[in-house]
Amino acid sequence: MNFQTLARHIIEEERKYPEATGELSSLLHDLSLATKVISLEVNKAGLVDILGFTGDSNVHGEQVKKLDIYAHDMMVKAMDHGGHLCVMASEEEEDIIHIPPHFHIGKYVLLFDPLDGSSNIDANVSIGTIFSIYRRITPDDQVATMEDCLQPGHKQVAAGYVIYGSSTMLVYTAGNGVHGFTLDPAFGEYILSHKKIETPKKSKIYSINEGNYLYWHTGLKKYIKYLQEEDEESGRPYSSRYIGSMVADVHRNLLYGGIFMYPADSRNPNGKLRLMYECNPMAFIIEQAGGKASDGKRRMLDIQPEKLHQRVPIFIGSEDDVKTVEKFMAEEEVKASK
Ligand code: P6P
Repeated sequence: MNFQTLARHIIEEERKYPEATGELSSLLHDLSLATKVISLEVNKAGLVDILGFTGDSNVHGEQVKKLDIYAHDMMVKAMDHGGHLCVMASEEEEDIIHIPPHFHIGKYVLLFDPLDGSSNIDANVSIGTIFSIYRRITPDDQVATMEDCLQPGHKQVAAGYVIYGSSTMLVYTAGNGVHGFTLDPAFGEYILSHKKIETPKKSKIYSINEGNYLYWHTGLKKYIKYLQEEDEESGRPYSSRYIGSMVADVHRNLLYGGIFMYPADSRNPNGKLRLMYECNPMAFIIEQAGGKASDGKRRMLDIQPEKLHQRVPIFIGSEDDVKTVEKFMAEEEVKASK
């Protein structure tokens, strides 16, 4: 076999760390299994109406749930008994999710957005599952707490996403580079397709919802206009690419280069995207691929979380592009303070 499965890759990565116990490998394996089941459901979602599912109970009499609730339930059921976690948190659930007492309690913490971008599913737009893994910080003999879930992003031991698109692809990092695996539906295995992904230092693509232009920071308005000017040496004008599904936008930019922005604006002072479920895992991945991620000022991975579902502005992608937008906004702030 001249291909490498995700399972094989995880084991070989783990062998590089003599102190590794195999728990993280087993956790990632369980996670990949859950996403294969979610992928099956996402890929037949368009058929729900055609196959006569009523929308509330299908031909088997099963309860047909909204896809993001289905994905949430699938992740919880797949991950709560593996013995590797002490606690979970999901974008779909207000509070932390404790591991049932009759299951073995592990040393890891899993935070996830079960199906980001799910509002796009009816238009057959790519959507994704995003995950973030930490080590617990409370004593092993105690019940895990919110403190275990509210750790800064630089404490992540692994992070990744699965994009359900023209193919299903899992991209992850465990702190030793970013690797992409494409699901081969013929035999249900994730196969290594993108070894050690490195994102270009500078790009020609910017991703932002320009419908919010009126509400943006002046420095950001000037930056976007700068990208639209003609200047051959700096590769301007850039191309505007915005799918409205973070996993799809960030994935494209990771591979081609680009900057994705969901800024604060006068209506949403903290932007829209969640620090723990979207921004931190994507920031860990992008930094491991040689890119940069911030809230416009602070390194994303250094932000000390205060609330489980807190939102933060995000500027993420090619390093030079993130530095440039930060400069535009900082300069405008200096002018405004005079
Ligand atoms: P807007 C999808 O709803 C999502 O959470 C992200 O995946 C995406 O980047 C963002 O919201 C799009 O938001 O306001 O541009 O529609």
